[in-house]
Amino acid sequence: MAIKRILIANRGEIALRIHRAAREMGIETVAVHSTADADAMHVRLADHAVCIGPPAAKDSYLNVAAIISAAEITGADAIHPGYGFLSENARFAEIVEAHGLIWIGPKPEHIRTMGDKVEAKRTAGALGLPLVPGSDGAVSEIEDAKRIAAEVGYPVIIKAASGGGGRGMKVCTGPDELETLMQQAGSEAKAAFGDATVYIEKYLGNPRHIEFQVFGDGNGNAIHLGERDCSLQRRHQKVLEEAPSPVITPEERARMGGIVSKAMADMGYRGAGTIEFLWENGEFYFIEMNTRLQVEHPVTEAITGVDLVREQIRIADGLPLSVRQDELEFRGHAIECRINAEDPFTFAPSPGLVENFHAAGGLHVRVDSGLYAGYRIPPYYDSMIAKLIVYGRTREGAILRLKRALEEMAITGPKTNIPLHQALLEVDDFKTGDYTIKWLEEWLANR
Ligand code: MV4
Repeated sequence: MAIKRILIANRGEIALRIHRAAREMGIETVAVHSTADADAMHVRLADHAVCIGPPAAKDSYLNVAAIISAAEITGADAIHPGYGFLSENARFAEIVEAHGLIWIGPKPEHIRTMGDKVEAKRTAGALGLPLVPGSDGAVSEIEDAKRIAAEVGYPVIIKAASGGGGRGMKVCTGPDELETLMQQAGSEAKAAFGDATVYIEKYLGNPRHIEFQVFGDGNGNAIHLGERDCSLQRRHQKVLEEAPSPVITPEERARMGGIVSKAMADMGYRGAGTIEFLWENGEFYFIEMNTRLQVEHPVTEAITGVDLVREQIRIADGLPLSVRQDELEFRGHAIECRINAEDPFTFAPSPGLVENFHAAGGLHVRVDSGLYAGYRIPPYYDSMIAKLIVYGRTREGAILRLKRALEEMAITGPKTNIPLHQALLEVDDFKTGDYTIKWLEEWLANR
């Protein structure tokens, strides 16, 4: 192992998660933090800590010069970006490498390709992944848009090439609205991302969001670690994720997993990746690829036994993949609840002093969180403060365990969405796994 000291360019539970993996590998850690995060758990646990700026992310967690300086000052030899912040910034990855540091992430060229949704789709199609029918690349002329929409059939969806995460999308039900919606999508994309490029897809009315976890070694070898079902979302924020998906058979997993791992092998992909699909009527349609570790990675860890952060670090160090596809087994069922400091009815953020904190425990229960009694949740960042992950031999067993664990969790002070998770677990559609990307918002609206 060449890596001796990893700088963790992130905060919160994921910074702690990365610290833990590094520690278990005998690697030292450097925490970088804003002034608002000086008392964070991962800062206390890290071997070294550097304050890199004021609370606003643009001045701290997105401050490239401050982060590179912190790496040089502390003698870090590698940087792990976690998720969000700079994790999918190809330029940052290049800068890290140009400073002689090891980037614990995909090749910058692949981050860049997948960041442009038009390029991502073209690449995915060339690699043999099934695509949502739509335009072959960007669309700028209304005549082209009309022809493509007529070909694939209405409704269609107009998406921003630089978008992702649902921003800048317009659903169009007929040719009369197409020109207006194209212009709106373009100008919103320009305002939000500095790029007005849009493309068109057939709109899928009621799909599930199913994503495959992949790893490549950068030298033409790749594996898949099965899928996660992330259909339960509110305003493009995932609320609860599970692995495996309730609707995917072992045969279908092996078939699609074979397709995605071959694609990653062929492109020479390096590190962890997630290939997102919409799934409707038994068919997969590629939409995007994320070139980072994801929040919901622990459900994959639970059903495969593979430490995904350890795997990322090993690959960055030039080691081969630690498991072969034929050694991987998908066993049992795992569910993750994202626990947010927010009002469970209005969803208003609820930061502030954590008076008491008790994490659930017991067999097959995992809590990833930097929370402790006396910790003050800062108001400047994402409201996710903990992840509760349970494992069971069956989905039913995991749900029973999750109910038990949610009952045990105690967070006093800020409001949390724990009551929302508890209510969700009592609903028949959840219990039977009968839900799509629209289900949660409809249930919330009628509750
Ligand atoms: C779609 C779609 C329906 N049809 N594309 C939203 C975020 C971005 N990753 C892609 N998204 C969607 N793309 C076609 N052709 C519906 C969505 C979508 C969605 C996707 C996954 C999870 C939740 C969602 C909520 C609303 C819309």
